Order: sequence, then structure tokens, then C-alpha cells
Amino acid sequence: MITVISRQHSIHNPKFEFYRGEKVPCFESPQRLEYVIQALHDRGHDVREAEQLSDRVLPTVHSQRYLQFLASAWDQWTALAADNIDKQPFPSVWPVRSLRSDIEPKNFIARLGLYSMDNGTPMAAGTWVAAKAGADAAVSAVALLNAGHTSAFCATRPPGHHAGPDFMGGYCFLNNAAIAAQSLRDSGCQRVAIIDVDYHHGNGTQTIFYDRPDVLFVSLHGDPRTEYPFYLGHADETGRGAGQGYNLNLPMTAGTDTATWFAALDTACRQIIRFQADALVISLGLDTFAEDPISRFTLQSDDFFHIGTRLATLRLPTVFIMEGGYATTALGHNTVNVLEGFDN
Ligand code: Q9C
Ligand code: ZN
Repeated sequence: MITVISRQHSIHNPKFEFYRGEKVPCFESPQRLEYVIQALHDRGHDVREAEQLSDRVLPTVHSQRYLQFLASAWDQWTALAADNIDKQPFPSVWPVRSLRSDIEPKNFIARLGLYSMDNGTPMAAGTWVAAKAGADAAVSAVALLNAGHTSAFCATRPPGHHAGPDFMGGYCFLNNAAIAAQSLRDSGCQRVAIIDVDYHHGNGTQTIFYDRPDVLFVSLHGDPRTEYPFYLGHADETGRGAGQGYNLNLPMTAGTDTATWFAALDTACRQIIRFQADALVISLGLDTFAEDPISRFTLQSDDFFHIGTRLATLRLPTVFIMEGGYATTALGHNTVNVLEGFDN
């Protein structure tokens, strides 16, 4: 399977995030993708550069005002003070229940809060260009399918599945999986399934498609009662209106064993078959790995082959989109294990 990358990922390189009240180096680093690309090269994979193809689909997944904010956020931040260029913006106030989100405040930090679900999504000078290039890679992977390939892998960062129609969060800015799914719909697929195997619930993806019967969202993740993103991802979220029945959450307690995880993967696959999807998007998070520093499932490196093998039995045109995974030195071989399991 061909991999699409965007070399520009590395210019999204914020220095720190907050962890338990302390400034710590970012878990979501350019190094992550360097390990993935290295493993792809070492194991003989075809790796290509993304083409700039996402301009048309972007405003159909994200709101215009969110995109405008994101594209200009760094310039807005550095215009506030000359030395902001060496600092990072973080939100400190949010429009929770009863507060208004229809009017953009003139204050930059208040605007940043309006478009953020947390203060754990650090931004830097290159964030917009890197996120946009990731969206381009997602659409480029879809273009490979349209050209007759049966699968493609989009090796991209920052990740995307926590980003909603008009907000960033969980290291995510643009929802690459949603962009790929919408792009597949636009290129003639009637029903697209998204399976999200990242440790964290894909709240952004769920929200983008919650009212729609044409895109099924299925997610395996740590129970939001204890795990990020906390406020979405419960089993009783099954879709709304026309989308009722087209959302399936399979939350599992932190520490859940690998056999239980694979049983949930079977449940997810059966739902995708019932839906009669004609294309599949996989939100491929590798943070289910036992050694992941911020997650609590127990998968081992060999288990990632089996994820690929199981997903291949669906026999669908498939786009893999890279999401989380923070055990950086193992990330390359774990990722390529999935792809090679799928290709076997
Ligand atoms: N500061 C993805 O895997 N909380 N995002 C981290 C450490 C946010 C993970 C806690 C986790 C978000 C794409
Ligand atoms: Zn994750």
C-alpha cells in the first residue's frame, strides 16, 4: 500500500504542553512521524508527497469562521506583543453552557477559547501550514483510491480525530479522517464507514457526522468516565435524527486486556458489514500500545499485525489516517505492522 506524507508536518513543533499543572515537552512531536517514515523506508514501502487537494472539501467539514481563525491565529498572536513569537498561546476561558458562542470576542485568548475544547492543544508558527498539509495528504490518499488503488496510508501529523466542525482539541486541528470520508462521499461512494481505533474517543469525527446516515462512525476507546476526551464517547451515543443508528461507541475500561479489545474490533467489523459500506476510513491511533505514556490499554507490537489482518477481511477500499501514538521509538514498527497485516 502506498503512503502519502506531507514533509511540512515538522513545522508544527510547539515546545511544551501542560501536564498536571506543569510545562512538559509535547507528547505529539515531529519525531513521531520521523520514526514512522523511517520504518516505512526500512521495510521497502512506497512513500509519496501529498498534493494540495483539500481546499474544496475543507469548508464542508469545518466552519468557515473556524478555518479563518486557524489560518490566521499565529499572526493574531504575534501581533499582540513582539516577544510572543517565542511563546505559545493557550486558552484560559471557554463558552460553556449558557455562554454565547455566536459572537467572536475581540480578545484573542477569548477567541482561542471559543475554538478550543481544552488547553492541551499547543500551537506554533507552523501549525496551520502543517495541519493544512495533513488535510491535503488525506485527500491525496482518497485520490489514490480513485485512481484504482485499493488502499492508502496517510502518515500525517498533527492528528485530527478530536477536532470538531469548529474547534480544536487533543493535539488536533483539522479532522483528517472526516476530510477523507467526506472526500470519498464527494467522489461517489454512497456509504462510508469510519472505524476509530485510537485509544481516545474520536469526539470530533463523531460530532461531524452525528446527524448523517451516509457516514457510519464506529469507535473503540478508553471509557470517557476516566479517559480523555471525558465528555463524549459513551455507549448510549447512537446518532441523532436521520443519523440515528449510525454511531457506535465501544468504550472499554482503562487496563482492558487485548482479547477483549479484539472482541470489540469484531463487533465493530460486524456493524460495518451490516451498514454495507462501500469505502472505509481507519482512524489509526497507535496509543493502544501497552507502553504508551498517556494511555492504558495493553496491546503488544505483534497485535498490530492482527489489527491490519482483521480490517482487511472487510475487503473495502480503505484509507488509513494516522492519529495518536506516543511511545515514539516503537511507533514506526507498530504502524507498519498494521499496514503489513492488512496487505498480507
Ligand atoms: N497532557 C490523540 O491521541 N490529554 N490525542 C493528554 C497529557 C490529551 C490525545 C494528557 C490526549 C489527547 C490524537
Ligand atoms: Zn489518542
